[in-house]
Amino acid sequence: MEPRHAIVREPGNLYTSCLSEHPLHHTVSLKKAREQHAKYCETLAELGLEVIRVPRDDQHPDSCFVEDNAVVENGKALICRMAKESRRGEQAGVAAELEKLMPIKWAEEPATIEGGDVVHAKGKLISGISDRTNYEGVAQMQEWLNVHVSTIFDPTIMHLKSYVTYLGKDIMIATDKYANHPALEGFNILIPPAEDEYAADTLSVGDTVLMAKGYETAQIMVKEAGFNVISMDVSEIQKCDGALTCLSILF
Ligand code: CIR
Repeated sequence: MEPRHAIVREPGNLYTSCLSEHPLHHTVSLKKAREQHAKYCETLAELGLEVIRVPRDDQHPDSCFVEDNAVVENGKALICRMAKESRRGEQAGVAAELEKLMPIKWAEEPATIEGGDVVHAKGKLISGISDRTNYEGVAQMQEWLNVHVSTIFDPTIMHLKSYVTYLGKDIMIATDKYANHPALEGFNILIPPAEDEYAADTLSVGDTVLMAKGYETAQIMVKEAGFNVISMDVSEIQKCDGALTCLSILF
């Protein structure tokens, strides 16, 4: 089903202290990040989504990465239990909005789970078992959301969606490392060149795909597969190890 809503939250005052291993982390600009975020929200609204703005959270540096706070499927939401201590507490604002719209359940210890690991593809979910999400997290998600979840095990990564996203029309974009994984069987896979791997984190709304600016080859591949591409400057998001999907929950 095509998404109709997007939950978002603008970067808070502590944004520049985000968790990040990006070499340019020290140069991140909050002002520019807010501008890029505003443009992202405007684009989602132009694509017809109702944009639901969660009040800003100035206590948690990574609070704009709302994707990680909840997984929505089948009209229900699992509120995630964040793996990183500094991110625990972010979920409350997102949970308060989701609760107005659908039944919610909080993932419980020993689960850790973050929405950035969860690829939604035609009524099935594919989840990373990563640095952030464990098997117990996936089990709780599968049970509460009543959905089949395939897994890709790679504890060396933060989130699966930095490497694999669903474009639509049975087509995935996946980096070389995951392209032949059995969890992706049955999908056509576009593999971006190594220098464009960051562009594998895409956000689809119908036949339109939001992609990071600066990765021409990956964008051409997606266009040639029959999608409209909107190129977005997310430099200040990338410096905090985030990407396009991380900034919203679509449902
Ligand atoms: C973090 O390390 O948690 C944030 N700095 C970045 C989270 C990115 N979220 C995502 O890929 N879904």
